[in-house]
Amino acid sequence: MATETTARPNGLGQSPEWRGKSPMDPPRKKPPRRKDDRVILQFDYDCFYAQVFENKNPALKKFPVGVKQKNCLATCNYNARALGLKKLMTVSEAKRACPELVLVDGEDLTPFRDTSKILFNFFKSHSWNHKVERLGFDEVFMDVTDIVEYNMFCLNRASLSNSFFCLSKEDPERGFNCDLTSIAGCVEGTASSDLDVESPAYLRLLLGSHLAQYLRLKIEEQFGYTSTCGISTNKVLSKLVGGRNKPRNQTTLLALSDDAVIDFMDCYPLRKIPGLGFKTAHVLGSHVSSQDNEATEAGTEEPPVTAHDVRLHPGISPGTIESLLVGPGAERGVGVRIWGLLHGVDPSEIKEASGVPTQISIEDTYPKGLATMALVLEELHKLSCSLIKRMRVDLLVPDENAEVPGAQKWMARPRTLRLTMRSWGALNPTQSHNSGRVSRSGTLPSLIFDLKDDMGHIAERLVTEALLPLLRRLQPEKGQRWNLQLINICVANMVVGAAEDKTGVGRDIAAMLKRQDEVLRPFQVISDPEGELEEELEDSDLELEGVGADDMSWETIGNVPCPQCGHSIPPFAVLAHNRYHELEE
Ligand code: DCP
Ligand code: MG
Ligand code: MG
Repeated sequence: MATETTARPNGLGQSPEWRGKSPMDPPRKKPPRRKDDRVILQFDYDCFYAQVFENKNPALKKFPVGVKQKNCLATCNYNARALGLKKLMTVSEAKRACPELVLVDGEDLTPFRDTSKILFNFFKSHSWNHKVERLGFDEVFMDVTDIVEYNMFCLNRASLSNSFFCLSKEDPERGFNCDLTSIAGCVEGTASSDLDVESPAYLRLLLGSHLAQYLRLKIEEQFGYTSTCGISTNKVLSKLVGGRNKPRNQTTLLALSDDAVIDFMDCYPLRKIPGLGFKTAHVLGSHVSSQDNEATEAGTEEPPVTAHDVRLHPGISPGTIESLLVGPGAERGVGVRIWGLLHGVDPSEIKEASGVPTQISIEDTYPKGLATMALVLEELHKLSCSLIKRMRVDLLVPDENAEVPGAQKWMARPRTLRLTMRSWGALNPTQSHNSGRVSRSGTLPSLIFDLKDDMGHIAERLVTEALLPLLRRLQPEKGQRWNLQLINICVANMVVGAAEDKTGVGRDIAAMLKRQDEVLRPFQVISDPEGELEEELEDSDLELEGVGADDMSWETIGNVPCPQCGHSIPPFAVLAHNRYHELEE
């Protein structure tokens, strides 16, 4: 059992003097070096899935609401939580505890995914350094150090209560008023005498807290979503402190010394520390508990092992953690990383949001087969509607320069439209086995970017003007019938920040170079002999299977037969094709 007495060598308490200074301690047990020059915000939407339903149907807000997946609650709103319900309860348990519970079905993740992207785009549009990272559907980390430092530089210390927070370097009027005489929201941590704006560490967190408050209120105002935020100097601390005051609140960790950070971390059970992982927590917990077992009284229930228990355990050091976790797939340096986390030290960077997906595709399968052209067209129309909707969610960002409030613009425009199909038996009777995907690509018409036109009308035009011509190039041989099992439509070849011109190609040379350099990297482009069409092949794309067999223009000298399926593969595509077989297994 990990108790305070057994976990602390020499019976020493948690006094700051002890830390790292015991004569029993080998030097490697010193706390890791802490860096506190960043400001990291961690946002987490309140009862996210439940809020998605409430925003669609505001009448629900009055009731206890549970979001059901299979036989358990993926989440429930705070009305339900006030009545004792918890996330991941079984539906029957929840109904017993709260018979008036309104249950909604959360099996379809599409609305959660779409909302998550919209809210993520909002945060991205406020970032200067693009360090905005999404974790799951409902969490966003933001490194706002650069914005905060700029505001430290602009700060007028003589009128803190009447400050202006700048949100743009270019436009000095873009920003908000705030009172910098105190932190916005709740505060956690050990107060010290350093709490004045002359301390850069304090000033950074102070500014970070006001920026967090502004962003939270904005997403509530603009999109109707309440959230919680943690404000600190790294990911692990921001995430942990963010959970201290929920819902619709925020907490800043004012821990400006190593000791204050350690005090904050010490109470957390291992399994609550983000970045530790289930297996690591289990291995460390068992190691510490088993060594302390002699001190455990028979019959007493063991409390969970905490960061404090592990940190102060005589048998634990970065080296021992590393050796305990050694095994296949173990990460190098894991001991040092976890030793850091136990002390609230986490140098991991917030990943830059690439922002632009490499492609967007929508597909559906038809186990009974689609046998007539009418059915195929109907499906193409449905898929086109979904594709346009998804493009608008994934590729539209707020247009800050527009005069109309709430206006949006395309952050990237795909150039290529690809139609892929899989058929049993009909499309290509010469194929050795008939489950292959075949595809054709063409230029994506710019009508798809028209934001004023109705989605259904755009879909109709996309089918007649672009998909039908591709379909004709895939049509079955004479005497054969359609028997489609799958249709996939995909847009690819993203041009970042492309201007609105007829070809869809950006006027901006830099954007074009960026496109060639970054966007085309994952693609292999082969010019169409007719000059106007392209067939492109993404590394991990599954459509290769049908290509060699169906499109004779691919059959060039030097192709090699695949030993697994017999298809003739151009040499450059062998790797990708092998990968396809790996994925298939
Ligand atoms: N979720 C899930 N299964 C889990 C955990 C979460 O389906 N095991 C879903 C439902 C949640 C969403 O992910 O709404 C976000 O997870 P959170 O843990 O952040 O939970 P909530 O946002 O619902 O509640 P909170 O207000 O506590 O953040
Ligand atoms: Mg949440
Ligand atoms: Mg969450």
